Amino acid sequence: MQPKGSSLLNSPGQVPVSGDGDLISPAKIGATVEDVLASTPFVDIHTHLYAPAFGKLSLWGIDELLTYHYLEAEFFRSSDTTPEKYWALSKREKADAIWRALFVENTPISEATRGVIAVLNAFELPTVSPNLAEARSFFEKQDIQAHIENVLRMAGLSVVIMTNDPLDPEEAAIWKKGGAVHPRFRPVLRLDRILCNWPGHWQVLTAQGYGVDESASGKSATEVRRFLMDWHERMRPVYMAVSLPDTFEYPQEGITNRLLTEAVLPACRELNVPLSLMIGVRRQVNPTLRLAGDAAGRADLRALENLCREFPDNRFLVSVLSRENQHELCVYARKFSNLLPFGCWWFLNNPSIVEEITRERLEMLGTSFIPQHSDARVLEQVIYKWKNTRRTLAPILADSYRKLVEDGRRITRTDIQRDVTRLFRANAEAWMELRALSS
Ligand code: FIX
Ligand code: ZN
Repeated sequence: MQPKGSSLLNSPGQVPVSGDGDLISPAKIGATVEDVLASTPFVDIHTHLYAPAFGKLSLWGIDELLTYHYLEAEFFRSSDTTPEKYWALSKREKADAIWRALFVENTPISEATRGVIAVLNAFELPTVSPNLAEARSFFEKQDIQAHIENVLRMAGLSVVIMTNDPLDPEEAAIWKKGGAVHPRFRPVLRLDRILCNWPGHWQVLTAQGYGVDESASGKSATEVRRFLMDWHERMRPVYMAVSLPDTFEYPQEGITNRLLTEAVLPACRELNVPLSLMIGVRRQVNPTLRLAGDAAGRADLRALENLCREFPDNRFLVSVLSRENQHELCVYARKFSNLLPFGCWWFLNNPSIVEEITRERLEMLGTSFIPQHSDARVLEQVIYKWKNTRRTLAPILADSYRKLVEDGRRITRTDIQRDVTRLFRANAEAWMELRALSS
């Protein structure tokens, strides 16, 4: 069937599109989009996963999946167990309690609980079971190297980007022993302790031989910059990153902005690496929930506008946590090509919200953004998170192509492949040194 209005394609001034051979009819658009999404290996640009050389920092298996902080938050809504009692349990007991409360006594229909079901199902493990015996025995038998390859293949990923904190003593020790090069994992230098909690961490830099002080005065910024250059040399991060509160402002007097402008941004420029700003977290609104105790808040994105304008030679990879900030982020991305929006972060990673945000981004930015990252903390989570992303994205993209055909442009499989590749790989590869290790 000839696409409606295809004659417009040959009108003067029309840019020719790739070969007609793989021209697809509107009726086949949906299936083709699904097929291209399924067969394109993606880059996961922000996770909390670790290569196996990081030892116990690298989380995988059923007990870790069930004690994910997203599920812990839900557990306290469906169980009488107090946080105090819960934290005193062993990992296994915690997992059993969560399984019982959220998967046996309730139907696992939330996004995070359904994710565990999808993982169990992917490995053909029981999804309705009074206990975790079979799942535990399956994961215990896995060889981690082979399991990683298997999981990444199932998730359709070629490369996973970690989050690495040089101020974390456990991690720093591993990096100092020579690091942890792995073809599937790439590092990111995380700056939260330096930029957001300097008074609690400046002494770690002093202990490593950098001449800094508590108020980040004098030569502190120069020394932080030297610290970043040294750690860049050691880690070879693909970008640097910080998560910032909803109250973040720029310009503003204070340590965060001084170190940002005098140490971090100059180092990123010199090293030609982007800086990821993840804006809008409200840390520890309920500290009794520990990692599950953070919330979200609307930020004033004029701070981002000011940074993008004042530092045109820096590149900013940005995710914002508040749903209300998403439209402004798109507007700013239209103003500043040194701003690359990415992901539907954390509380936004639900199909209804991903759909809304992604449609808005496609409408305002075409394919010049990165639709999603997984934020996975436990290896097997990438299976369900990327399955969900593909499932949510397929009808959105198909819908855009159908409208395009209705408006007079024919569409080929090559066009769809180019777009999916750009969204889920090429935009990341253009901003980060990933090519050499991508498969
Ligand atoms: O700051 C971050 O990178 C956040 O994504 C996490 O710290 C958060 O706890 C999380 O896991 C969200 O998905
Ligand atoms: Zn994260």
